[in-house]
Amino acid sequence: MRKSLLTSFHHLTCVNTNCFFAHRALSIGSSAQNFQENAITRNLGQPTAYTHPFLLNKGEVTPGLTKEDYEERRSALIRIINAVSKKQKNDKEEKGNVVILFGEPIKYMSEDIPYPFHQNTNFRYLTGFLEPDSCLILDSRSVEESSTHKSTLLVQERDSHKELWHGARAGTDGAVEHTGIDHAEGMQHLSNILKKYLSENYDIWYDFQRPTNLELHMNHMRSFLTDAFKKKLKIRSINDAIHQQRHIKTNKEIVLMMEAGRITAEAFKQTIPFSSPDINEGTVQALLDCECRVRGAQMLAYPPVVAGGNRANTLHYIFNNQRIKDGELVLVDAGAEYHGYVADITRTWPVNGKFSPAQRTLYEAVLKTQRACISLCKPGNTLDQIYNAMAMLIVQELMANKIIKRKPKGHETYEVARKYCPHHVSHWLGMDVHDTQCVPRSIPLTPGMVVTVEPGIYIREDDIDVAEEYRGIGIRIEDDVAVTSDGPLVLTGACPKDVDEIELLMSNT
Ligand SMILES: [Mn+2]
Repeated sequence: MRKSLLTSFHHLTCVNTNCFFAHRALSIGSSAQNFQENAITRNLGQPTAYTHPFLLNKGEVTPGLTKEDYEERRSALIRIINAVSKKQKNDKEEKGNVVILFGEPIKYMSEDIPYPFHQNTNFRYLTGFLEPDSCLILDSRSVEESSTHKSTLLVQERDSHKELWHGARAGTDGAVEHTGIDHAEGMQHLSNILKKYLSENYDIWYDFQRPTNLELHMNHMRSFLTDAFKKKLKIRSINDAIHQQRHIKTNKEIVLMMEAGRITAEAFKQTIPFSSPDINEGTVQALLDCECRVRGAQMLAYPPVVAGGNRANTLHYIFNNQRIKDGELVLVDAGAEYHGYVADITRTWPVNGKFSPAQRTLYEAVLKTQRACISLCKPGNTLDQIYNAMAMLIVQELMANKIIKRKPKGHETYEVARKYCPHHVSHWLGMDVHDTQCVPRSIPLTPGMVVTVEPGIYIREDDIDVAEEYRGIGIRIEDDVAVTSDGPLVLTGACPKDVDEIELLMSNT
């Protein structure tokens, strides 16, 4: 195991830090060779096929996704909202639609110290543009031939002083060339550009109730919206339509999600054998983070849960700062983000390498339930139906193993299920961990949807209704599943979950 970690570190030096050196070498090289800078042969604020040939092919905006893919997403969104507004309109005159969507700002941990930047997922989905403080405008009216709309990106213009401190920017020319967007402008022109849409010919699609970028919203949108309200223009939320669209993944997206799943599964496989009594939860977190990054992930998709013993019963425990005692289980919920797509895995294992009989009993109960729920991820079923199945199975397992004594009747079954598993069995997965939240769990599954399957049993330390040996144990097993017409495709299957597999993995250290 130690060897594999070292190999991984070697890999880290070779690949990840290379980005940094490649940046430097290329910026020196290109300015020497081409006196006149060409947009695509200089550094932008994100990897390109020129600066990161090991990540992107020519024509790709982000790894695995081309200019055409992003253009198709924008066209499809326009088709969706055109259809919605047509349905809701009686008037004969054909109106236009304008979509206004901001990217995230840089967020600060303290004065001048930024958090790692993470682009807004809706904005990323439609542009692939990864610089902060940007804006997308889609105009369904100002149409060139053979197109359904015109896309404009507003970006931070180039600024040698700021670029010296914070790194290269695409600028307007770089943004057009790299993303294939129709047109780009400096952000300072936004207010002016918006004036055009203060007309009854347009419906405005902008989420003003929860602005993604508060500063740009205040600077540009506030006065625009005041005028729009005065003129009684229609302002609608765009979030729903984008979530509807993001909800069904293309094959290319599934491929990216498979890679996020594979990386995370492999990272768990490397991390599990390292645990031993008294290991700190933070150490497990650090190992997982490292093993994900050396395999090409950009970051962990969320602060992982690393919870020893009874702390596993705190569902969102992320302090991760305790020692895990001999004889305790550790519950780890973590996932890698891989070029905009995420994985979400939970595994629970004994920190000393051997399940106690009580731990084993509970673990097998959860695993049996999880396998049954995965098999239900088929077109036609709903996530709520799978939840119902989980609730029944958990109660059945608790009864069969005599963990609870009295058989609950009727609706009581759900109360008992909720007591021992207070969360849903599944959520949508994609670019966000809790993906496309506008989409309810009551709709039938169709191919292209990706979901998690994550039943758990949590028995509090002070639960006197169950035998003592079961108290203080929390177990969850979670995998990611793509719905296909051939049945469930488990994206995280490389991560061991059988009792024997886990014990064998841990005995090999
Ligand atoms: Mn999850």
